Amino acid sequence: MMESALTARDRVGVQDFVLLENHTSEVAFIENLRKRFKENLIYTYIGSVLVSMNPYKDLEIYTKQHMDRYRGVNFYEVSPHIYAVADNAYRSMRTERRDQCILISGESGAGKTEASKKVLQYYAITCPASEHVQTVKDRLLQSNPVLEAFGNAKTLRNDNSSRFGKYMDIQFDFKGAPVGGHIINYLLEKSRVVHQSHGERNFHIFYQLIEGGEDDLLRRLGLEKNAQQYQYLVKGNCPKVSSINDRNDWKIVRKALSVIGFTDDELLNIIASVLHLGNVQYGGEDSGSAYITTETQIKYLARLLGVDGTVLKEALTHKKIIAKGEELMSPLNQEQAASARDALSKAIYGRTFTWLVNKINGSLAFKNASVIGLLDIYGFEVFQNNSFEQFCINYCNEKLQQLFIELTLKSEQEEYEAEGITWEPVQYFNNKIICDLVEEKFKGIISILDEECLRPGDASDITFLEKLENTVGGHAHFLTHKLADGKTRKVMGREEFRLIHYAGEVNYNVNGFLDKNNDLLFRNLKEVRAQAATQFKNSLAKLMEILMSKEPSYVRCIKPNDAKQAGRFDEVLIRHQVKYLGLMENLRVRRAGFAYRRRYETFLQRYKSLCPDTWPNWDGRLVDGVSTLVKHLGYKPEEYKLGRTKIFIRFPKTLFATEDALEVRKHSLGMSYSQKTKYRK
Ligand code: AOV
Ligand code: MG
Repeated sequence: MMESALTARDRVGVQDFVLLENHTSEVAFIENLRKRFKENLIYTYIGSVLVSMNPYKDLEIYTKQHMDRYRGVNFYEVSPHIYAVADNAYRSMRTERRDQCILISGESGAGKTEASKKVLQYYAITCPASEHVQTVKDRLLQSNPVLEAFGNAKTLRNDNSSRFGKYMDIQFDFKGAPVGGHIINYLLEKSRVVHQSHGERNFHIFYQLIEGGEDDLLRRLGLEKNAQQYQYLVKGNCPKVSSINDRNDWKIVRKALSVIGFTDDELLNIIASVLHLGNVQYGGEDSGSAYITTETQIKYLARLLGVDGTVLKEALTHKKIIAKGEELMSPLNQEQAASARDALSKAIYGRTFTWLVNKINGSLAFKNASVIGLLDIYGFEVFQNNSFEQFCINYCNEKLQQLFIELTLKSEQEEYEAEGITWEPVQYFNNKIICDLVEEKFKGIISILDEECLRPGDASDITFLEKLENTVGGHAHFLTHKLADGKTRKVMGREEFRLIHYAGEVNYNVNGFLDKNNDLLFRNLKEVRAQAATQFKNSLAKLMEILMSKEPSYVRCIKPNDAKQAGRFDEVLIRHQVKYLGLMENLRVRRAGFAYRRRYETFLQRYKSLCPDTWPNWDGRLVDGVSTLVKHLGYKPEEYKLGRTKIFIRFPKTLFATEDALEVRKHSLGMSYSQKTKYRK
């Protein structure tokens, strides 16, 4: 019996990293991940943190039966699962009446969005329902395909990459039924509307409409059934993706739109307009002024947007200036006109997206109730060429990591304090230094960028870079091609700066930073508006506040390989993620004092049969029962501590021995072996 238990552990590893014999060894950590990954056991805990490996294949672990298995069951009684995290948060919300949040992090393609969908499905299916609730559940679920169609795209890292950040509150009434929801969206990557890097696509919705749109709809919108016809869809030279069925997805999105309450085609008019705008071409007069050469596009645009064709043409070839107190239309040259056109497309799309989110929020009938928040942002990303968007995305990840550090360490410390147990602080890398570098008032990168955007005269991306060099040049996490001795660093371009993020080094090309921060359309208003990176910074600060006010659960997603393939365990890539996600530190903190903790009633319930004084029942105080039990089991005083409500066990081997004793006892009582293997997995 004992032998087969060991074999099982050899084969599938441990379900909680705190049970690893050698917890400081990264090799042992990776080996445990590998063993489990091979057996399709993609979930493992570090205490209460869930580590999730992307399997890149559909596993039969998300059925209704699986959901039922996790309902109302303690974390450690069943194998690790995203449903356990969802259920645990739900139960804490119900019993402790405390708002919860589930924070999902990991790099691009690691499985964050999939995990958030599983959580939502779990609540939609397992929570109590009534007729009204069913509508809310449907809308909550259907908001996903809609937002993904408009906000996700194929990138080199992920075929369904979220190009916006999403925080969703799910609201529950006193019976625990979901009664509403609210979504906050963060910084949509608008530049994708007009440009995509090689091998990437525009947002899914464009291809879905073109591939799946019914003939009469396309006719009305003036669109052809061929993505190649549209300038905005060919930049990445990647119209089709094998993992995506645009035609099918169109049907799903169409249905989802109607569940949420979009009945008219206003939205589609706008999507079609963006495609037409992209096909607007210019010629140049001798004077240099641009004129439009594509009348058909103007005709469709005028109709779809409900504006006058002549006015539209003027708007696409001129800009408004104020001279001597008078408003004048000054002609643009071809290049300027093309960028004005692109700016308009981005603005239209961006506003449509915000409008869409507002409309979904309206349909989710916000109620003031208990809340579980779900955070699914875009993951840390590094491309060959990284721009303003990557800068914002990676900064966002930096903030989330900071929150993770603060909250896990803080809550650990608090638990020891609450239980009256002393502990020694653990050394860890605090990425606050990088957050400060980006966001500090007056001398952080965002402040410097804003300052440069507001400066009249010759401000440019390059002057911004120079200012960075002068201000933060000496920072340990910042580099440019200039070396301190005046020489140049050859591996870096002259238009780049490098940030040493917690997750790795990224070179950012400053090209376009000013424009993107400044949003062309609002140039005239720039004096009174906060610039875009600053707005983003403020909205992130608000998000951090929301999250801090709730009790967090963590899901840390790992991407097994860059080829998006099932069964491939790329050790170098995985080791890197384990490192930057701070999983070893997380484990160290968890193990610093005591590897394992259990509430007295749970501990007693599980092991009471091992001691004649506690079996079949213990009548006295729980703590005395546990004390009697562990003394009988031969625990040495240094191996455990009794807190106010929990027993803390220092080494996993102590618990293993107790588990083995339980197995022998069960066997002698003729009970099945299955309970134990279940526990071990
Ligand atoms: P992300 O949200 O973390 O990336 P996704 O959740 O979109 O990543 O996952 C990427 C792809 O991996 C999915 O489209 C699935 O094909 C696959 N996948 C992920 N999790 C699972 C799972 N549990 N089971 C099966 N397949 C899975 V980004 O949005 O790019 O940061 O911005
Ligand atoms: Mg995603």
